[in-house]
Amino acid sequence: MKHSIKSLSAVAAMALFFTACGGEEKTAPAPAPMETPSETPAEPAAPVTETPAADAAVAEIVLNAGDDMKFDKTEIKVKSGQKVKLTLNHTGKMDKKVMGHNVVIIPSAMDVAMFAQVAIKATDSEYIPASEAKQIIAHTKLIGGGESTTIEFDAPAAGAYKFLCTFPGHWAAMQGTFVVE
Ligand SMILES: [Cu+2]
Repeated sequence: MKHSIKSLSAVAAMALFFTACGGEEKTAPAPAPMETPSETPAEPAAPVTETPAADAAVAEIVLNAGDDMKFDKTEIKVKSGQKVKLTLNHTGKMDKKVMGHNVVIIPSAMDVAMFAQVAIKATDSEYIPASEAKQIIAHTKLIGGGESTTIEFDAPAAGAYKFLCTFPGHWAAMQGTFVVE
């Protein structure tokens, strides 16, 4: 087409010129799309699998107890196979000698009242009876007002367990169910 334009008359040339321009304008945008795709493909696939797995592996439990001699929860639920990270916060102000708190987890088959009676005598080990060590699933240390303690243990077999504070006189008001699903 371009070769023939020069040899034609001005009018014909103009006509062909516009035709040619029209043709070129239509084809001109074509190269642009070829560049854009090369910039985008790096971004997709971000790995999202790690966070849910970490959450499922550790059950973080927080129990609060103050000078009113109560746990703020009466039921704790974890899943079989989880690691349990249990934190006990003493939100009160009283000394642990008069208002000490702990968390002791025992099998549901055990009688809480009888266990507490044995525990009260364990004055040398902050009311954790050595004679029942095999039965105790887990326990924190005894803490006083303003203190906090955290223990980690593997969740026992699925089932229902009990938790209580073994400080003398506390078990009746401070107990609950520890469920492993
Ligand atoms: Cu207590």
